[in-house]
Amino acid sequence: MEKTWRWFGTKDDITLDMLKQIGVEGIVTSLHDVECGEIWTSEMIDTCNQHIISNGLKWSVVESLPVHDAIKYAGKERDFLIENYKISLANLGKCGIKTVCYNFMPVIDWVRTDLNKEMSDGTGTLFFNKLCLAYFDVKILKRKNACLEYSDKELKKVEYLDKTISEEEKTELIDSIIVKTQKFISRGIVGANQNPVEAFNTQLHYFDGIGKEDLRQNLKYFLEKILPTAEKYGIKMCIHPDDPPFPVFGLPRIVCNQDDIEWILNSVKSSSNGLTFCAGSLSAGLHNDVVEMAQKFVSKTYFVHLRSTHVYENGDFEEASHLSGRANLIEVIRIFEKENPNLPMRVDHGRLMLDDKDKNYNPGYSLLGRMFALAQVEGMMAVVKNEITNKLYE
Ligand code: DNO
Repeated sequence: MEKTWRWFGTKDDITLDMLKQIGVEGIVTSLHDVECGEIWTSEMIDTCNQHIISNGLKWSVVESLPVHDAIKYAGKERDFLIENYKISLANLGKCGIKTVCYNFMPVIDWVRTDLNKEMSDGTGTLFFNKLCLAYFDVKILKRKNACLEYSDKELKKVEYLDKTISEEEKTELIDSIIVKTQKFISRGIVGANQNPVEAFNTQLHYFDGIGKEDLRQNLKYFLEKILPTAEKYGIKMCIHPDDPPFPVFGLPRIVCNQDDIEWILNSVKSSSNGLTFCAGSLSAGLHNDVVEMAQKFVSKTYFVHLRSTHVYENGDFEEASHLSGRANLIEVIRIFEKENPNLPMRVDHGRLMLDDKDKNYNPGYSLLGRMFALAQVEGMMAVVKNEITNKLYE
């Protein structure tokens, strides 16, 4: 696999020449300053591409070309937005950038409740705590009928937490769930001077009455329109699994398990209709067997995210070391190296450690934690490649 790295553009404190020193071969990035729904012009793409090339690297993957929510809820402006999307795709194709990651999660991309859970070794990790999520939903958002989605036991715990939580902790929770984790992804949910909770509630209402089947049909509609353009330019579209792989805040999610992915890949038959195999996102659902899924979707995977999670019995989860946890990355790497060896791969969500603690990097995207993970992944890849070369499988 090609060793790539998510880089957040020229404003990223982690620069391209730093990345070359740690063995990165390809760049994964987006035009982070362009508003979601607007056209990516050839000039903008070319400027970013030339910057990467002049640093001796290549732009391997776009992550993401974001899909506007109005396409997801089938708003009246969706056809206009889809046309814009097609123009952006064509412009990327003309500039030679041919792998595009996107997601179809309504309103909120990845969800975590704590961005720096302290581990016993002193590192910090991303954490998803179901109780904190329920608390946020029921007591902070005060979402109508939210109570129906939690058990009596969970609601009792929410009431108890309500008596003990401080105002500071509440602000931190809001910041973690809807501000910090979202703000570097297509410029976030919350605009300048907006109250985060109000902004989030407004966005949620666009999806009132939209269930799983509706969202699937809206994805199919989108794919039917954009895939011919992708095919024409040889672009591989790779949908990113939902993170976490289950519904949140009453919103439907449609990329959570094997059936969902099969449904999407079969909904529109096209060589451009593919998957981002995010081992970490999939591993956070106890219903998913990540290795089995890697085997199943290896030929339709066009981009790989390597990370792993540790899932507690009650469903809480945290990022595990890349060498442990539910994702079984050794086996996943073995499958991809054997059967689809040239895919771009990036490590995801490293631990917060050492000098990075005060650096203010995007959550999950520190330098040293990811560098450490990349070294672990490189080691696994080297062993697997050795097995393949020496035919240790036969
Ligand atoms: C978070 C990421 C996601 C991912 C997008 C892809 O760390 O895995 O933000 O990039 O969902 O569209």
